Order: sequence, then C-alpha cells, then structure tokens
Amino acid sequence: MAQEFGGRVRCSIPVKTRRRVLCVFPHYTPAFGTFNHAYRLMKDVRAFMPPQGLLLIAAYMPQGWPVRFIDENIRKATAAEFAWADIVVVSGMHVQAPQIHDIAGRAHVAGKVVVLGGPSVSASPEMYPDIDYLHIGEMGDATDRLVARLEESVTRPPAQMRFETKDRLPLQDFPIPAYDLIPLKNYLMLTLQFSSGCPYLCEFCDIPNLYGRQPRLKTADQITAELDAMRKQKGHPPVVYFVDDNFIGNRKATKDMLPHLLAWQKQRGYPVQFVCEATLNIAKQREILALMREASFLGLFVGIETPEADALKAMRKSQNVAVPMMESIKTLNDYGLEVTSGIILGLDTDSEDTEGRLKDFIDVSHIPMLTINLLQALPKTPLWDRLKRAGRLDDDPARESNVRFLRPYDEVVAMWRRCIAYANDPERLFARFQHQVDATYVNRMIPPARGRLNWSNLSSALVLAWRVLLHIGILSDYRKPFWRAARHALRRGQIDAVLGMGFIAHHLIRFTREAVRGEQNASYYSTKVRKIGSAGSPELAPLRKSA
Ligand code: B12
Ligand code: SF4
Repeated sequence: MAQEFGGRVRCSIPVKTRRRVLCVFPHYTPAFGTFNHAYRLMKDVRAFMPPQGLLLIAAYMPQGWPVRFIDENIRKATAAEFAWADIVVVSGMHVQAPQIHDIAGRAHVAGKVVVLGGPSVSASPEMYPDIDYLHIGEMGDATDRLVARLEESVTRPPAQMRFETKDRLPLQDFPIPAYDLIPLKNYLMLTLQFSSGCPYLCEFCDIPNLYGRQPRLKTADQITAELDAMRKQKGHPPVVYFVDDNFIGNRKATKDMLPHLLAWQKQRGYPVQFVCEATLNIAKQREILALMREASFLGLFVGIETPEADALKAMRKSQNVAVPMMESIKTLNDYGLEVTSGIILGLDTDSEDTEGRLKDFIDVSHIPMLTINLLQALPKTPLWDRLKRAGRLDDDPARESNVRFLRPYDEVVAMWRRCIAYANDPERLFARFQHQVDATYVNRMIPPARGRLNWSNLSSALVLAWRVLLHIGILSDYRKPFWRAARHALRRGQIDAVLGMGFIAHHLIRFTREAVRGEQNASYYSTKVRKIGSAGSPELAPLRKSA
C-alpha cells in the first residue's frame, strides 16, 4: 500500500503517532571495490556510494514520522541521536554483519527497538538473533505490516519478530530515495536503480533467490526524476552508478529507457556520466551500446569470474562465452566503455594452470581494474546447497573462505596473493591504463561541458588534480609508471583520464600491498577480522612496500 505525497510515494498505513526514525547504515570493510584509499585524494569524499536500500526505506516511512539518516561510512551515529530516536533502522550485506550487531548493541544500550532489513538478513535471518524486528525480502506487504506494528508500539518485543515480504511493491511505486537526508557531496559516486532481479542462475549467486528472475523495472520518468532530485544538491558527484545487478536483465526495457536518459542529458547539458553492471553478452547488443555511448556511459562492471570456459560452464555462467571473451571486451572498448572485471579463485575447476591463465587474461584483455576474490559460499545459493551436501562448508573464522577447496587451502590463498600482486603491480597496471587511452577513452563521446561547468565541479577537479600530482606524481614510489601513462593521455588531451587512472590505481596498489601483508580479506564475502601486521605470504616479501 503506497500513497503519493508531493512526488514522493510513502507508506499509507494510517498513523496517529509521531515515531522518530533513525536510519543507520553500517560501515563497509575495505575491499578492492570500495576505493577507500582514493577518498583522501578528493575534496569532501568520505564514502563510496549512497545506500539505496535504506534511503528507500527512509523515504517510505509515514509522512508524520521524522527521519534522520546516518551513514557510518561518513560518521558514527552519536549517543544523542540514539537518544532522540524511537526506532533504529538498519540495513546491510553479510560482510557488514559485525557492524550491524554493533549498531544494534548501541541502540539497545539506549533502550531503543531495532529493525533490520536488506540483503544479509533477507538471506540469513538466523545470523541476527539480537535484532528485535527482522524484515525479510524487498519492500512490500511486510514493510507495511512492520510500520503498523511500530505504530502500535516501540517497546522492544519480548521475542524477536519476523516480517517476510510475499507481495513486492512494484518498482514503479517506489518512492524517490531520501537523497535529501544525506550530504551527497561526501560520496564518490551517486547511485540509481532501474531494475531488480536477474534472469540467470549462476551457481554462486544469491541474486535470483533474493530479487527474483524476472527483472522488475522503474519507468524512465522515475529515473529522470531521481536524477533531478540528486542534482538539487550542490557539489553532488559527477558520476552515477546503476546498482542493477544486470543492466540488461530485460534488454528491451533497457533499450526503451536509454533514449529518455539521453534526452535528459541533452536537455541539461550532460551534467553527469554513468557506470553500470552487466553480463558480458551485452557485447551483442550494439543498439544498447551505441545509446550508452551517447548518454555518456564511462564503463561497466562485468562478472567475468574466470577466463576458463569449462569453469564458466561448471558455475552455470555460459552467458559469458556467448561471444569470444576478448572480442566482447574489445567491442565494449570500441564504444568507449572501460571494463572492470570480477574474478573468482578457489573454484573446483581450478588447476595448476589457473594462475597462468588468469595472468595471461589480465595481460591480453588490458582490463585495468580486476576485483580478484576467493570463492565463498553464500546461503540461499545452489553452490551452498551442493557444498553442504558434500560436507565442504567450513565456518572456521580463522579461514579466508567458508569453502573447503579441492586444492590445498594454503596454495589457493597464496595463488590469490600472487595474482593480485601481479595484476596491481604498478608497471603492469599503468601500462593497462595506457592501453585504454587509445583502445577505449578515445572512443568516448565528448559531452558538452555546459552541464558540469560550475564552481563546485571546478574546485573538486582542482583539488583532485593537485592531490594526484602530489601523492602519486611526486611522493609515491610508482610515480614513474604513472607519468608514462599520464604523458600518453595528456598528449591526446585526456585530462580526465589522468585523474581517473591516478585515483583508481592509487587505491588498487595500496589495497594490494595491505592484502599481500595479510591485512585484508581474500574472500568475496568474508567477515574475518584482521590483525594489522599479520604475516602474509613469504614469497611476496619484496612486494610488501609500506602503504
Ligand atoms: C551497490 C552495491 C555495492 C556497493 C555498496 C554501496 C552502498 N553504499 O550501498 C559496494 C560497491 C560498496 C558494494 C560492495 C560489496 N558488495 Co555489494 N552490492 C551492491 C548492489 C549491486 C546494489 C545494492 C543496492 O543498492 N541495491 C538496490 C537496493 C534498493 O536493494 P536493497 O539494498 O536490497 O534494498 C531493498 C530491500 O533489501 C529492502 N531493504 C533494504 N534495507 C532495508 C532496511 C529495512 C529496515 C527494511 C525494512 C527493508 C530494507 O528494501 C529495499 C527495496 O526493496 C547489490 C546487489 C543488489 N541487487 O542489491 C550488491 C550486494 C549487496 N553486494 C554484495 C557483496 C557480496 C559485496 C562485496 C562483499 C563484494 C566484494 N567482493 O567486495 C562488497 C562488500 C563491501 C564491504 N567490503 O563492506 C552482495 C551481498 C550478499 C548478501 N546477501 O549479503 C550483493 C547482494 C550482490 C551479490 N549477491 O553478490 N556493493
Ligand atoms: S548474471 Fe550476475 S547477477 Fe545474474 S545470477 Fe549471474 S552472477 Fe548473479
């Protein structure tokens, strides 16, 4: 049940009370994909992306309920804020579980009732015995029942209660996320959701189970209204990330939506650029790629997972080999799209040759950024079921993954360290960026500067340029390969590319050095707690430069 209030759809449960709602989003653990080392190069940036899910819940709360929003990636919620609240509302992924428990603990000390929703609790409610109300699944009938319950009482219930969505709220009825409650200038990128769900059934993935196989969609008008809502804030980031797991989950819908996005860009003088996530078979969709180029998409994250065809078949991800892999990557580059690739090690199909093949793939594909992680079995996936049946799940918190690999554990972890060190060796990394200058960046449409020409963007660009120059171009031990790639880009007038490659490489190199020193997790979803300065792998000692 939803009702419209001045362009914002809210829960329409009739309320007489005035419940004060404190939304708290947990800190995320540093990962290849969180760019935490890059923040200090940027003006005002403290976190990667605004959390869409919790912002939607904040917007959906009944109109008479005041809502405050704290993203703990920016700053911690204070005792005064917990004291202000009647209800504390939390969201998060498995990897954020320790932080979720911590927020709940602080709320309970203040005597407040805690509600948890989002991907982690939706997949594994049993992980959260300490939370008062669990919301399982997407926004829908359960959300309304939860609001009705909170209208009735905000006293902590004697026993935990669960609310599970059976009827999902159609995405067309989603409110505009409460962007107005957070300082957008503190984020590296903005977020936007067009669809939810993915038609594929990759063995390791919980998306089909959590969000369904039939992608559900927002309208083009919703998308442009959300963009306008974000643009109201001065100093917002210039890049928008489509959080859909598969931007072409419904190809026809994507094709129909893109012209509207393009028209919006043209009308407003191209104020933002876009990135998204999609399956590699997007390379077959030339019409979509052409529209993406025109609408100013910079790149996309693709779960390539492995260059080994047999392994892809075994994990039921054959859509990645619909077109030969290198040909697909080249096609995307031809449309000005830089590919970022997810890679998984520790698969049952891994052999003595896996490491060599991955290194060859990195060299030949010239993909600059790869998030290489160890396989972890997520609950609610076919992988979890298979490994459970085979007695191959291991929850020892000292391990990097809950999977008992077929190859010796130490060997798999050592291979992961060698592969990330190889991929993010500064010489190789900047050489791959240099390749992108001619292979990809040169193919991008150059948008008119009108929409982005303002003092805020200019000052952010100047701060970034100065800090890249200082921290990478002068002070870093990787300044030589940086300047080689930067000179190449500058000669072609690609100043943006120099800044982009600077901050991305800076994060990847520093994160890799921490990981090689044993200070970061190897698994895709591991919540293992790290002790700074633990051993790491002896054969990589020469790579352990200080960060
Ligand atoms: C964007 C994103 C990120 C961003 C997060 C930025 C941010 N601030 O949110 C970044 C890049 C940081 C990220 C990182 C990672 N991510 Co991520 N990410 C996503 C992605 C693609 C989109 C998230 C999103 O915005 N969704 C749209 C919103 C609307 O959906 P939602 O959050 O589920 O919210 C809905 C419901 O859950 C519900 N809801 C949500 N919260 C609440 C709260 C309450 C109280 C209620 C009532 C309801 C409710 O209402 C919403 C509307 O229906 C999802 C995939 C997905 N489809 O969601 C993966 C996903 C969340 N990520 C995942 C993973 C594994 C990771 C990484 C571990 C990957 C890695 N190897 O590094 C890292 C971990 C980061 C870290 N180290 O801490 C998994 C989580 C698995 C799980 N079940 O916990 C997902 C589901 C993808 C997957 N299956 O692989 N990620
Ligand atoms: S294509 Fe991506 S989102 Fe879809 S099931 Fe496979 S891994 Fe999950």
